[in-house]
Amino acid sequence: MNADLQRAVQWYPGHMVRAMRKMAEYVKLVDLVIEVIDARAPRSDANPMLDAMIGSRARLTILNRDDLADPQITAAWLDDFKRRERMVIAVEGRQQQSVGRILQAVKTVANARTGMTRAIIVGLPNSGKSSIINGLLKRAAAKTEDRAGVTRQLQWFRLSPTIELMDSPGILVPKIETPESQWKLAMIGAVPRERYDPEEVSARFHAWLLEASNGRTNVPDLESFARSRGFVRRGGEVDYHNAAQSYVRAFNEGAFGRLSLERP
Ligand SMILES: Nc1nc2c(ncn2[C@@H]2O[C@H](COP(=O)(O)OP(=O)(O)OP(=O)(O)O)[C@@H](O)[C@H]2O)c(=O)[nH]1
Ligand SMILES: [Mg+2]
Repeated sequence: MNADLQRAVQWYPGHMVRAMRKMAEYVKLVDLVIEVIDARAPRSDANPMLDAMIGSRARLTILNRDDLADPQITAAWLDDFKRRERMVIAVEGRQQQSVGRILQAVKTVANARTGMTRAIIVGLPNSGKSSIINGLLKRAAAKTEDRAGVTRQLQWFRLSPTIELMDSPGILVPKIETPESQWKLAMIGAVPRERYDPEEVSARFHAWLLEASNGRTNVPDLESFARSRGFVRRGGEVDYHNAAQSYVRAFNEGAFGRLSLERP
Protein backbone atom coordinates (compact mmCIF):
# COMPACT_ATOMS: atom_id res chain seq x y z
CA MET A 1 0.00 0.00 0.00
CA ASN A 2 2.85 2.39 0.66
CA ALA A 3 3.38 2.68 -3.06
CA ASP A 4 -0.32 3.37 -3.54
CA LEU A 5 -0.48 6.05 -0.93
CA GLN A 6 2.77 7.53 -2.09
CA ARG A 7 1.10 7.82 -5.47
CA ALA A 8 -1.90 9.38 -3.75
CA VAL A 9 0.35 12.05 -2.55
CA GLN A 10 2.20 12.56 -5.80
CA TRP A 11 -1.20 12.73 -7.35
CA TYR A 12 -1.74 16.06 -5.72
CA PRO A 13 -4.84 17.31 -7.49
CA GLY A 14 -4.74 20.70 -9.14
CA HIS A 15 -7.61 22.00 -7.10
CA MET A 16 -5.70 21.25 -3.90
CA VAL A 17 -2.57 23.03 -5.11
CA ARG A 18 -4.60 26.10 -6.01
CA ALA A 19 -6.59 25.89 -2.80
CA MET A 20 -3.43 25.65 -0.70
CA ARG A 21 -2.05 28.81 -2.30
CA LYS A 22 -5.34 30.67 -1.90
CA MET A 23 -5.78 29.39 1.61
CA ALA A 24 -2.42 30.85 2.60
CA GLU A 25 -3.61 34.23 1.21
CA TYR A 26 -6.98 34.11 2.94
CA VAL A 27 -5.55 32.99 6.25
CA LYS A 28 -3.79 36.38 6.33
CA LEU A 29 -7.06 38.26 5.80
CA VAL A 30 -9.25 36.64 8.44
CA ASP A 31 -9.63 37.22 12.17
CA LEU A 32 -9.89 33.54 13.03
CA VAL A 33 -8.75 30.23 11.56
CA ILE A 34 -10.96 27.25 12.40
CA GLU A 35 -9.21 23.95 11.85
CA VAL A 36 -11.47 20.88 11.61
CA ILE A 37 -9.74 17.62 12.58
CA ASP A 38 -11.15 14.13 12.92
CA ALA A 39 -11.29 13.36 16.66
CA ARG A 40 -10.19 9.78 15.93
CA ALA A 41 -6.77 10.84 14.64
CA PRO A 42 -5.94 14.39 15.74
CA ARG A 43 -2.25 14.00 15.01
CA SER A 44 -2.41 12.52 11.54
CA ASP A 45 -5.41 14.58 10.46
CA ALA A 46 -3.84 17.94 11.32
CA ASN A 47 -2.05 19.99 8.68
CA PRO A 48 1.51 20.62 9.89
CA MET A 49 1.92 23.46 7.42
CA LEU A 50 -0.82 25.41 9.12
CA ASP A 51 1.31 26.60 12.05
CA ALA A 52 3.53 28.67 9.81
CA MET A 53 0.56 30.05 7.84
CA ILE A 54 -1.44 31.07 10.88
CA GLY A 55 1.30 32.93 12.71
CA SER A 56 -0.18 34.85 15.63
CA ARG A 57 -3.76 34.80 14.26
CA ALA A 58 -6.53 33.46 16.50
CA ARG A 59 -7.06 29.74 16.02
CA LEU A 60 -9.84 27.39 17.01
CA THR A 61 -9.49 23.63 16.70
CA ILE A 62 -12.60 21.52 16.18
CA LEU A 63 -12.35 17.82 16.96
CA ASN A 64 -15.12 16.50 14.72
CA ARG A 65 -16.86 13.09 14.62
CA ASP A 66 -17.06 13.05 18.38
CA ASP A 67 -19.78 10.41 17.94
CA LEU A 68 -17.27 7.96 16.44
CA ALA A 69 -14.31 8.63 18.74
CA ASP A 70 -13.61 7.02 22.12
CA PRO A 71 -15.00 9.55 24.64
CA GLN A 72 -12.18 9.08 27.15
CA ILE A 73 -9.52 9.59 24.53
CA THR A 74 -11.28 12.68 23.19
CA ALA A 75 -11.38 14.08 26.73
CA ALA A 76 -7.63 13.50 26.96
CA TRP A 77 -7.10 15.29 23.63
CA LEU A 78 -9.18 18.27 24.80
CA ASP A 79 -7.00 18.53 27.92
CA ASP A 80 -3.90 18.23 25.80
CA PHE A 81 -4.93 21.07 23.49
CA LYS A 82 -5.95 23.27 26.41
CA ARG A 83 -2.65 22.64 28.13
CA ARG A 84 -1.03 24.04 25.01
CA GLU A 85 -3.37 27.06 25.29
CA ARG A 86 -5.31 26.23 22.18
CA MET A 87 -9.04 26.93 21.85
CA VAL A 88 -10.64 23.56 21.19
CA ILE A 89 -14.15 22.06 21.01
CA ALA A 90 -15.28 18.51 20.23
CA VAL A 91 -18.45 18.31 18.11
CA GLU A 92 -20.62 16.06 16.04
CA GLY A 93 -20.63 17.84 12.71
CA ARG A 94 -23.99 16.56 11.54
CA GLN A 95 -25.84 17.77 14.65
CA GLN A 96 -26.90 21.42 14.60
CA GLN A 97 -27.02 21.63 18.38
CA SER A 98 -23.55 20.25 18.78
CA VAL A 99 -22.12 22.55 16.09
CA GLY A 100 -23.89 25.53 17.68
CA ARG A 101 -21.36 25.42 20.52
CA ILE A 102 -18.74 26.68 18.08
CA LEU A 103 -20.59 29.99 17.80
CA GLN A 104 -19.70 31.20 21.30
CA ALA A 105 -16.03 30.67 20.62
CA VAL A 106 -16.30 32.45 17.26
CA LYS A 107 -17.99 35.44 18.89
CA THR A 108 -15.10 35.93 21.29
CA VAL A 109 -12.83 36.73 18.35
CA ALA A 110 -14.04 39.99 16.80
CA ASN A 111 -11.94 42.43 14.85
CA ALA A 112 -11.38 45.45 17.14
CA ARG A 113 -11.63 47.92 14.26
CA THR A 114 -14.62 46.53 12.33
CA GLY A 115 -16.45 44.59 15.02
CA MET A 116 -16.72 41.79 12.45
CA THR A 117 -15.53 38.21 12.73
CA ARG A 118 -14.28 36.72 9.52
CA ALA A 119 -13.20 33.12 9.85
CA ILE A 120 -11.86 30.53 7.44
CA ILE A 121 -12.54 26.83 8.00
CA VAL A 122 -9.67 24.61 6.98
CA GLY A 123 -8.71 20.95 7.33
CA LEU A 124 -7.86 17.75 5.55
CA PRO A 125 -10.34 16.25 3.05
CA ASN A 126 -13.59 14.88 4.46
CA SER A 127 -12.96 16.11 8.02
CA GLY A 128 -16.43 17.69 8.11
CA LYS A 129 -15.79 21.35 7.29
CA SER A 130 -18.84 21.88 5.08
CA SER A 131 -21.10 19.97 7.48
CA ILE A 132 -20.01 22.33 10.24
CA ILE A 133 -20.75 25.38 8.06
CA ASN A 134 -24.22 23.98 7.39
CA GLY A 135 -24.75 23.29 11.09
CA LEU A 136 -23.86 26.88 11.92
CA LEU A 137 -26.04 28.29 9.13
CA LYS A 138 -28.85 25.86 10.05
CA ARG A 139 -29.38 24.99 6.40
CA ALA A 140 -27.73 22.81 3.76
CA ALA A 141 -25.90 25.65 2.02
CA ALA A 142 -22.57 23.90 1.43
CA LYS A 143 -22.33 20.60 -0.41
CA THR A 144 -21.32 17.66 1.77
CA GLU A 145 -20.72 14.04 0.88
CA ASP A 146 -19.17 10.94 2.33
CA ARG A 147 -15.94 11.09 0.32
CA ALA A 148 -12.76 13.13 0.19
CA GLY A 149 -12.60 16.08 -2.19
CA VAL A 150 -16.19 17.37 -2.33
CA THR A 151 -15.64 21.10 -1.83
CA ARG A 152 -13.61 22.43 -4.75
CA GLN A 153 -13.53 26.17 -4.16
CA LEU A 154 -13.23 28.71 -1.43
CA GLN A 155 -16.62 30.22 -0.65
CA TRP A 156 -17.90 32.82 1.80
CA PHE A 157 -21.04 32.28 3.85
CA ARG A 158 -22.71 35.01 5.91
CA LEU A 159 -23.74 33.68 9.29
CA SER A 160 -24.96 36.95 10.79
CA PRO A 161 -24.44 40.67 10.15
CA THR A 162 -21.14 40.41 12.02
CA ILE A 163 -19.92 36.89 11.21
CA GLU A 164 -18.67 35.57 7.89
CA LEU A 165 -17.28 32.10 7.35
CA MET A 166 -15.26 30.79 4.45
CA ASP A 167 -15.47 27.13 3.49
CA SER A 168 -12.38 25.67 1.85
CA PRO A 169 -11.53 22.47 -0.03
CA GLY A 170 -9.89 19.76 2.06
CA ILE A 171 -6.18 19.68 1.44
CA LEU A 172 -3.95 16.66 1.87
CA VAL A 173 -0.44 17.53 2.88
CA PRO A 174 1.92 16.93 -0.07
CA LYS A 175 3.74 14.22 1.83
CA ILE A 176 2.09 12.01 4.44
CA GLU A 177 4.81 11.56 7.01
CA THR A 178 4.64 7.98 8.31
CA PRO A 179 3.14 4.66 7.19
CA GLU A 180 1.06 4.86 10.39
CA SER A 181 -0.49 8.11 9.28
CA GLN A 182 -1.06 6.72 5.81
CA TRP A 183 -3.37 3.90 6.85
CA LYS A 184 -5.04 6.02 9.49
CA LEU A 185 -5.89 8.79 7.02
CA ALA A 186 -7.23 6.21 4.59
CA MET A 187 -9.26 4.53 7.33
CA ILE A 188 -10.94 7.79 8.47
CA GLY A 189 -11.78 8.76 4.88
CA ALA A 190 -9.30 11.58 4.29
CA VAL A 191 -7.67 9.86 1.31
CA PRO A 192 -9.79 9.49 -1.86
CA ARG A 193 -11.02 5.90 -2.19
CA GLU A 194 -9.37 5.19 -5.49
CA ARG A 195 -6.03 6.10 -3.97
CA TYR A 196 -5.46 3.29 -1.51
CA ASP A 197 -5.82 -0.44 -1.24
CA PRO A 198 -8.64 -1.09 1.26
CA GLU A 199 -7.43 -4.64 1.93
CA GLU A 200 -4.07 -3.46 3.13
CA VAL A 201 -5.55 -0.55 5.07
CA SER A 202 -8.02 -2.77 6.92
CA ALA A 203 -5.30 -5.35 7.63
CA ARG A 204 -3.05 -2.69 9.13
CA PHE A 205 -5.91 -1.26 11.12
CA HIS A 206 -6.76 -4.65 12.60
CA ALA A 207 -3.13 -5.50 13.36
CA TRP A 208 -2.80 -2.16 15.14
CA LEU A 209 -6.03 -2.76 17.07
CA LEU A 210 -4.89 -6.20 18.22
CA GLU A 211 -1.69 -4.74 19.55
CA ALA A 212 -3.32 -1.66 21.10
CA SER A 213 -5.90 -3.81 22.91
CA ASN A 214 -3.51 -6.63 23.88
CA GLY A 215 -5.54 -8.98 21.75
CA ARG A 216 -8.81 -8.11 23.49
CA THR A 217 -10.96 -6.69 20.74
CA ASN A 218 -14.37 -7.69 19.44
CA VAL A 219 -13.77 -5.97 16.12
CA PRO A 220 -13.62 -8.67 13.44
CA ASP A 221 -10.69 -8.99 11.09
CA LEU A 222 -11.34 -8.72 7.37
CA GLU A 223 -11.71 -12.46 6.89
CA SER A 224 -14.43 -12.95 9.50
CA PHE A 225 -16.11 -9.67 8.54
CA ALA A 226 -16.24 -10.84 4.92
CA ARG A 227 -17.73 -14.19 5.83
CA SER A 228 -20.28 -12.79 8.27
CA ARG A 229 -21.44 -10.21 5.73
CA GLY A 230 -21.62 -12.73 2.92
CA PHE A 231 -18.73 -11.49 0.77
CA VAL A 232 -18.21 -14.99 -0.54
CA ARG A 233 -18.22 -15.97 -4.19
CA ARG A 234 -19.65 -19.16 -5.58
CA GLY A 235 -17.22 -21.91 -4.63
CA GLY A 236 -16.57 -20.38 -1.21
CA GLU A 237 -13.87 -17.92 -2.23
CA VAL A 238 -13.86 -14.70 -0.20
CA ASP A 239 -14.29 -11.42 -2.13
CA TYR A 240 -11.67 -9.51 -0.17
CA HIS A 241 -11.70 -6.35 -2.21
CA ASN A 242 -15.40 -5.56 -1.87
CA ALA A 243 -15.37 -6.78 1.70
CA ALA A 244 -12.52 -4.40 2.52
CA GLN A 245 -14.37 -1.41 1.06
CA SER A 246 -17.35 -2.35 3.16
CA TYR A 247 -15.05 -2.82 6.19
CA VAL A 248 -13.74 0.75 5.95
CA ARG A 249 -17.31 2.01 5.51
CA ALA A 250 -18.46 0.00 8.54
CA PHE A 251 -15.71 1.58 10.64
CA ASN A 252 -16.88 5.06 9.59
CA GLU A 253 -20.50 4.22 10.29
CA GLY A 254 -19.57 3.27 13.84
CA ALA A 255 -20.32 -0.44 13.33
CA PHE A 256 -17.17 -1.33 15.30
CA GLY A 257 -18.07 0.99 18.18
CA ARG A 258 -16.44 4.27 19.18
CA LEU A 259 -12.80 3.90 18.33
CA SER A 260 -9.93 6.38 18.36
CA LEU A 261 -6.72 5.66 16.48
CA GLU A 262 -4.47 8.12 18.30
CA ARG A 263 -3.89 9.23 21.87
CA PRO A 264 -2.23 12.45 22.98
N1 LIG B 1 -20.46 10.30 11.91
C1 LIG B 1 -20.22 11.56 11.60
N2 LIG B 1 -20.19 11.95 10.31
C2 LIG B 1 -19.93 13.24 10.02
C3 LIG B 1 -19.69 14.19 11.03
N3 LIG B 1 -19.45 15.39 10.44
C4 LIG B 1 -19.55 15.18 9.12
N4 LIG B 1 -19.85 13.89 8.86
C5 LIG B 1 -20.01 13.26 7.53
O1 LIG B 1 -18.73 13.24 6.93
C6 LIG B 1 -18.83 13.39 5.52
C7 LIG B 1 -17.93 14.50 5.04
O2 LIG B 1 -18.42 15.73 5.48
P1 LIG B 1 -18.12 17.10 4.71
O3 LIG B 1 -18.71 18.19 5.53
O4 LIG B 1 -18.49 17.01 3.28
O5 LIG B 1 -16.53 17.15 4.83
P2 LIG B 1 -15.53 18.27 4.23
O6 LIG B 1 -14.45 18.48 5.23
O7 LIG B 1 -16.29 19.48 3.82
O8 LIG B 1 -14.95 17.48 2.97
P3 LIG B 1 -14.18 18.07 1.65
O9 LIG B 1 -14.98 19.21 1.14
O10 LIG B 1 -14.16 16.89 0.75
O11 LIG B 1 -12.82 18.43 2.13
C8 LIG B 1 -20.32 13.62 5.24
O12 LIG B 1 -20.88 12.38 4.84
C9 LIG B 1 -20.87 14.05 6.58
O13 LIG B 1 -22.24 13.72 6.73
C10 LIG B 1 -19.73 13.76 12.41
O14 LIG B 1 -19.51 14.51 13.37
N5 LIG B 1 -19.98 12.43 12.60
MG1 LIG C 1 -16.36 20.39 2.03
